[in-house]
Amino acid sequence: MKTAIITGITGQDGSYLSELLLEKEYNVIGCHRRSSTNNLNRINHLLSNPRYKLTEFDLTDPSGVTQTVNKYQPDEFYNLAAQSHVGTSFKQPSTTFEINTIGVTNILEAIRHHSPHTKLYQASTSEMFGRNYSSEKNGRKYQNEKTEMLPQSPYGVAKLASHNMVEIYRSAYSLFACCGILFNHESARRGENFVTRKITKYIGELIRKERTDKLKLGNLDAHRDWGHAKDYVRAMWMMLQQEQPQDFVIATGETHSVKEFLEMAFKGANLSVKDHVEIDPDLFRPAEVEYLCGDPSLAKEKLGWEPQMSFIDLVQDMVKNDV
Ligand code: NDP
Ligand code: GDR
Repeated sequence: MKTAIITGITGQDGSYLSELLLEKEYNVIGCHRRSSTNNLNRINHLLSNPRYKLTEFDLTDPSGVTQTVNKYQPDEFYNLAAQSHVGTSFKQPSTTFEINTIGVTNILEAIRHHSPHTKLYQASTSEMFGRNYSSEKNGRKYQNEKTEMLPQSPYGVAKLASHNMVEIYRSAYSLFACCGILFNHESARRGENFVTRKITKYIGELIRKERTDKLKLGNLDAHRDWGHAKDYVRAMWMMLQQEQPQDFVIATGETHSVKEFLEMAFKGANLSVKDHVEIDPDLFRPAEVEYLCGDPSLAKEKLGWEPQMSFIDLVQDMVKNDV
């Protein structure tokens, strides 16, 4: 029976990955940081499983990270913990760097010194590409594993630094460490301040007459490649079952604007965008990533991974859940 450590279990991906590994008969050690309020709502349904054990852990505390790795000597370590909000990273750049870069270095050091057999998955991101894309293929622009990275936010810079750090530990110390360059993935469990969930949550509250104010949004022209989180955690696991560590782009290969998501969600609930939405200039970011569309060919070829849920189904699923 394999043992896996997952960080960031109170988050969207942590909850889905916990479910997946428990289904696969792993012993799962779920790491969460101390909170003054209960934030285990996404994993409450898993807590009675005897193979699921929680432990308190903050990525920024090197001694705690070392002790956890040393104690459990896991077969696999999935680092999903992060300050994951791009907008917030402009307001808290140092904290973002501390968690998303120094925190990852703490894990790499702990594995290197205390459990070098452990396979590490690091949650990298399409945000690292920033404004860049590769040349056009079949008439569309895309990003793949070879696209040069030009991040546009403190979040993107911090994630790129940890991405490079993983590469260094892989080549210098021969660790099995790899990064999934995941494009946006959403679900009914998505955090409420990311744009998709902000929209669908508003629709639910409006329909239940719990609010009458307008929905305030920022840039509607940005394009994202949106998939479902459940499909994406499957790719994380597949990456750690490879013989050799390798980074992969995980994406759907389709791109849609925020406006398209908004209109589709409102239409599905028989509501009019014009009546209920206003643009708030304060919600625009100081720098923006305007266009993301991933090419997941390598993941398809080497991992046999393909997304199962379409964009339309994702929007409908999120609206249905919040309504
Ligand atoms: P969430 O924001 O839902 O979850 C982030 C998790 O990190 C939470 O459990 C949070 O705990 C935890 N965390 C934050 N800081 C610390 C810390 N100092 N010590 C320990 N735990 C901490 O993110 P997602 O589930 O959406 O994303 C998972 C990972 O994948 C993140 O690293 C994210 O950057 C990355 N990613 C996500 C994508 C997406 O579209 N969802 C795409 C590409 C990459 P708490 O509840 O206490 O705040
Ligand atoms: P992103 O997701 O920045 O791509 O990061 P987010 O949903 O926050 O923004 C997507 C796009 O929508 C625009 N936008 C708004 N965004 C938010 N949050 N709130 C608004 O009101 C709003 N109005 C318009 C944004 O400007 C942006 O263009 C997500 C996170 O999960 C990261 O952790 C992950 O690495 C990347 O996806 C891939």
